Amino acid sequence: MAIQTIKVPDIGGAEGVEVIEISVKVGDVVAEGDSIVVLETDKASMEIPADTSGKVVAIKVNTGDKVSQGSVLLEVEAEGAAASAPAPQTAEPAAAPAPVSAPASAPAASAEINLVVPDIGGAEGVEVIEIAIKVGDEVAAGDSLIVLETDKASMEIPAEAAGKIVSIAVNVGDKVSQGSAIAVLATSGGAAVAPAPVATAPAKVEAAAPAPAAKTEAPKAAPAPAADVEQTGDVYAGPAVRKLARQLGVDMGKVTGTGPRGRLQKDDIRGYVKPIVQAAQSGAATGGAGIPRVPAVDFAKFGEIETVKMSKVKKITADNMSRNWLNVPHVTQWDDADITDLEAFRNGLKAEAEKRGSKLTPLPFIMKACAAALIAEPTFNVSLHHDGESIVHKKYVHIGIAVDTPNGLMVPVIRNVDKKGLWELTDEINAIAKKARDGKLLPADMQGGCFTISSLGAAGGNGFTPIVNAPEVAILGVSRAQMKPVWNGKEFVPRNMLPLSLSYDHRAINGADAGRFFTYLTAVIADVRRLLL
Ligand code: CAO
Repeated sequence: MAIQTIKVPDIGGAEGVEVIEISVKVGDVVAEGDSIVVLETDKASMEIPADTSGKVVAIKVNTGDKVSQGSVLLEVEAEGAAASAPAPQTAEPAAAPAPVSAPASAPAASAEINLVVPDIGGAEGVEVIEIAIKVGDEVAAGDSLIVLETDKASMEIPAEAAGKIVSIAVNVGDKVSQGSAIAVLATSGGAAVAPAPVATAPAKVEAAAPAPAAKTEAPKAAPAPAADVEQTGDVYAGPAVRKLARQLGVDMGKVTGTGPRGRLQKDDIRGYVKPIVQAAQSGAATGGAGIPRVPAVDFAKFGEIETVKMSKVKKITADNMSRNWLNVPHVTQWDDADITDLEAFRNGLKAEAEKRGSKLTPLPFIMKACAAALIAEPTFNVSLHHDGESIVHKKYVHIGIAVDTPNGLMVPVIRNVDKKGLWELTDEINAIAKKARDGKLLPADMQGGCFTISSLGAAGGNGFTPIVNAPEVAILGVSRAQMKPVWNGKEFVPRNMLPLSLSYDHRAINGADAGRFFTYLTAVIADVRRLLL
């Protein structure tokens, strides 16, 4: 058996570079040029490609290890060597069995075998959180069968032999222990090679129980730990998912994981890629695709400059803004709401607000009015379904407010605005705006909005075009109120007028709907007693 080692090549003299990802597992067949590990210096990450092809028989590094040029990464059985090696001899490890067991021989003839949960470090009643196979699937040795999750780690249980899945004995949510049946596999015949499990210490998720390869009932090579799910940076995903993301060129940081504790699943990656591909294929009709980039400019040529990294919030906001601007056909309408009476009422409540230890601004009144308008004109309380064929009507009224924070713009959501009183809303706005400014908002605080209010308020301006916060379909921009002469039919009278701009997604809302919504909204703001009707 010709075993070859793959070492770290010349990486520009960098020493002690961290291994942040291992892209292969024992049993994988790699081709020359396939990425096998990812290294990261403080300046860059680099994928190290295989310099030979063959089957991976041992992995000599773990994530977190520090390597330099010449460090051994993998051992591979060179292509062709396995075929020429007579089966019985494969039981004899040729050399360096070290931390990983060498491939074991397995039943030669085609047969049905029961795949069961192997030794998982004594953990009992471990939950099945994902089933990666279906009846009829052809699996290769090493392919993931199921994913288990203890309270400390997730582990993928890989198939020990290649073949076709005949039946599956577990469901998501089942609790399993060593020996529990997973599936029946009709082996493909020939030598079924057991992938030797390998320890891969997760970066941030603490490895509790070892996760070895799924064993057939016949005893096989001793399992070694392999906690396969890693949390790198903000991304929590297993190697198979990482590999898929890499193959598709997906930045995993931009994908929302739908697995337990936000774990990324293969379907999340596919779901992220699908609309992008569809948009690209439908060309200009979807807008956005194929728009030429703004050319790079060397500003230093024109004078002194300083380049400052954008905060994560600013980057996410920038991405969201361009996505929404390009995807949503916006229409914006402007109107002024007469807040003379509202302001008189609010000023009358100021002392009471102070006694309560809070500050009453026009915003909670505007929120209540928006909630009433969303109920009166439910065409605004919808989202376009991602199937492109349906509209989702919401039976709840959650409203987001744009909050200017030192890190950038955040949009926390206040729930059930229609059911809350002014004081309750005031307290919630103050609390959530503080949480946003302190950088303490949780993802859940910013989800589930039906409509957004962006109040530039006292900051100034007569009006602006707010960008719809998709998948919501409308947003209200609030500018600075000022006294204006208003014709009452007989004379001009001074009234306190609040400029409002309403942007909406013209796919979901037409101009007549918007006209009705806006008329209703400004009427309620002008006379908040209407909220009682
Ligand atoms: N016209 C005139 N004055 C206004 C006003 C308006 N439309 N809206 C608020 N004000 C007044 C308030 O009454 C308050 O004055 P008093 O203390 O005398 O009553 C003062 O302006 C300051 O209000 P505030 O900004 O502290 O409170 P708020 O409830 O109006 O707004 C919040 C809260 C969180 C929305 C706001 O602080 C904020 O962050 N706004 C920025 C939103 C933003 O950046 N949007 C743009 C998004 S697109 O880039």
